[in-house]
This record gives sequence, C-alpha cells and structure tokens, in this order.
Amino acid sequence: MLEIKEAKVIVTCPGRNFVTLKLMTNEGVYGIGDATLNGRELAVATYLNDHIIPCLIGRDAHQIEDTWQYLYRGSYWRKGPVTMTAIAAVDMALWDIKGKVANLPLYQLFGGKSRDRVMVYGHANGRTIEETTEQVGTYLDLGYHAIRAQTGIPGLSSTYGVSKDKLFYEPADSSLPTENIWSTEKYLDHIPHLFQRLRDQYGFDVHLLHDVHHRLTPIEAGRLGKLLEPYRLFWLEDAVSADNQESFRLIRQHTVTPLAVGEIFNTLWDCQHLIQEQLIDYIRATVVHAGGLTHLRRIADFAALYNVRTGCHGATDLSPVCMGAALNFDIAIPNFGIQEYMRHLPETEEVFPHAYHFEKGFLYPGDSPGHGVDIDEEKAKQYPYQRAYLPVNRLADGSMHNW
Ligand code: EZ4
Ligand code: CO
Repeated sequence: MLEIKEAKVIVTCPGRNFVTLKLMTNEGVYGIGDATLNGRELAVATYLNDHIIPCLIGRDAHQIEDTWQYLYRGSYWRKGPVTMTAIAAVDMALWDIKGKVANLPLYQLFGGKSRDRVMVYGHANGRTIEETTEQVGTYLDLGYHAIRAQTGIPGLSSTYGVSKDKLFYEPADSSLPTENIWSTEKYLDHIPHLFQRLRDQYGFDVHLLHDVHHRLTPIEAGRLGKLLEPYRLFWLEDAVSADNQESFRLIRQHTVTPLAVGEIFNTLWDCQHLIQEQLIDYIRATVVHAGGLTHLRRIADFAALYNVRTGCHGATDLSPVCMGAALNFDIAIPNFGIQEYMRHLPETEEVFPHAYHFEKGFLYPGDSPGHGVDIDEEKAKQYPYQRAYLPVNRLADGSMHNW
C-alpha cells in the first residue's frame, strides 16, 4: 500500500505569506498542496498540524475521496474557510501524488484536455481613469485578451484594487489592518466613466471585467449593472456580499450584465441557489478555498447543469501550487470560463518552481506529472512568516463596511 508516512506544513514569506502542506509516502513519492488563507495563515497551519496530520499518517495515499469524506464528515464541524482550506491542501497533495505515481499530469486523470489553453485575465489599475487606461494598454501589449479594470475614485484616498506596483497587487499590506474610507455614491458616479473611456480607446475586441468587492446593496448593484450595459462587460464581480444568495435575484431583475461571485466560497452549499436558480454566470470558487480538486470538480459539474461557467480566483495570495492545480482543472472541464491570473513576485517563483507558463494571454499547465508545482524548502526557509492583514473599510461616518 502507498502509505502517507510523514507530513509537514511549510510557512514562508517570499514577498507574501504562503502555507504549503507536503505529504510524503513510504515509496518516496511526495505531493504538495496550497493551504494559504490570506490574513489567517497560521489558523490553517495549526488546523493541519494539530488536527489533521495525526489522522493522515498510515492512510492509503490513493484513497482521495475517502480521505476527503473522512476529513469533512469526520470532523463533525463542517465547512468554513479554515477547515475547507486545510482539506483542500490535503486533497491537492494527494492528487499530486496520484499524478506522479501514474506519471501523468492531473488534467489527464480528469478526462484529458477540453481545450488547448486557458484564457486568463490580469488586473489593470490606476489612481485615475487616465492611469488605468494606460495600464490596460500595457496588458494588451503583453497579449492579454481579458483585463479587469479598477480605478481610484475622486474624493476617496484609497480604493480597493488600486496598487502601487503595477503587475503585482497585494492588498494585505500591514501588520495591523489598514483603514479605508468608502463612499458608494462617489463610486457609482465614477465607474461608468472608466468603462466609457476604455471602450472609446480600445473598442470591443478585449474582454473587460470589474470587481465591486462586495460593496453594494442589491438595488445599487442592479443600477451599476444597468449603467455598464453599453460597455458589455465580461463580468461584474462580487457586486454584493453573497451571504444571502437571494440578493442576486434582485440584481438579475435589473440588468443583463453577466455576474460572477464566489472567491470566498468554501463549499457547494454557498452557491447552491445562485447556480440552481441561474442567478449568476460565473462561479469563482477555487481549489484552495473550496475543499480542493475533489470538491471544486463537484461544484463545476453542478454548475454545468445550469450553464454556469467557472472563473477561478487567482489573485497573488493564491500560491503557484493552487495555480498549477487550477490550470489542470481549467483545461479539462467542459464549462471553463476564464482564470484570474496575477503574477507572483520573482522570490515567490523561485520558492515554487512550476511547469505552467504564460504566453500571449493564455496559461498552459505543462505536462509534468501531478499538478506540476514544487517547493524549494531551502529557499522557503530564507523567508520567515510576517504577519499581514487585509485592510478594513468604513463609511465616512465611521460605520464598518465590507472591504
Ligand atoms: O481581494 O485575494 O478578485 N480578486 C480579489 C482579490 C482579493 C484577495 C483577498 O485575499 O478580489 O484581490
Ligand atoms: Co475579487
């Protein structure tokens, strides 16, 4: 039997924090899984070290489904970002092992390629519409076919999605949460001008996306979707918080702008109604935060029944390990839509050598066995963990708002 013999959790900060689980077997083959939960990294490390790893030693590394069920049902306490990220890490590592044993890239185990390449989008952002427009031009020059555009809002000193660095976006910027101030009124007045400018300058051949980052109410989101209809967005992301899935019904009643949501979802239960009632067009759950490949494939299959396509989260806090796993998933499933891709810093790339590569707006998973991503433990040791939080958001009167 291929037995899990040893496991370790590697916490490293090559430009930002990443948590990685490494599972070793009695036959020498090992697998790795991403376990990074931005701003709550050590909670997952503890969950793995103290509560999961003791149960894994001696288990059959080939029994991925049974191990998933064991960790999900067997904990009694289901769901939640910490639990599901920890389960995802185990699941990714076990799929990696299975791929290596079979000597096949994971997409082959998922039924083979459904497409030759994976369309990705990057984040263009600037403090002003002019700056964002310029940045969209830079992405076009890099060959992107899809670009998310965000801009600073006049009268607000900082806005979600606007960063100092251009091809790298890191919102977890401080050892205690930074405080931002938000105004929905100012935002709603400004955003349509951005997309008008972008369409005037670049036409309709490029896919444009926008992320609202959970800041509107359903009726405000309906209004924004309607205002943006002339600019034909690929999607409007996280228009409202999806704690209440019914919220999306109200948005749908007012706009045909396609809707995407799900980067903070952990299970199929978070999007069951959104999918079944066709209230969204793209589901953004990804491997690391939604219970791994085993559970994400289940979400995607369910979504396929309702014409909902995938658009996996792929910001910088999703490690190259998650990206390698996501790309093997993206290239294999029938209802793939798009993959988010924010570049990692060179230090991160060094710690995580990977088989995937970017070319002219597409990512290719490569043909290495498993998910095709490894970790250089010696290099990882050079970058100790640094506490970093995502910002918090308040309205002008001091009320807490969604960040
Ligand atoms: O703010 O990944 O679409 N991407 C995003 C991200 C999230 C971060 C949070 O960790 O909304 O930039
Ligand atoms: Co987002």
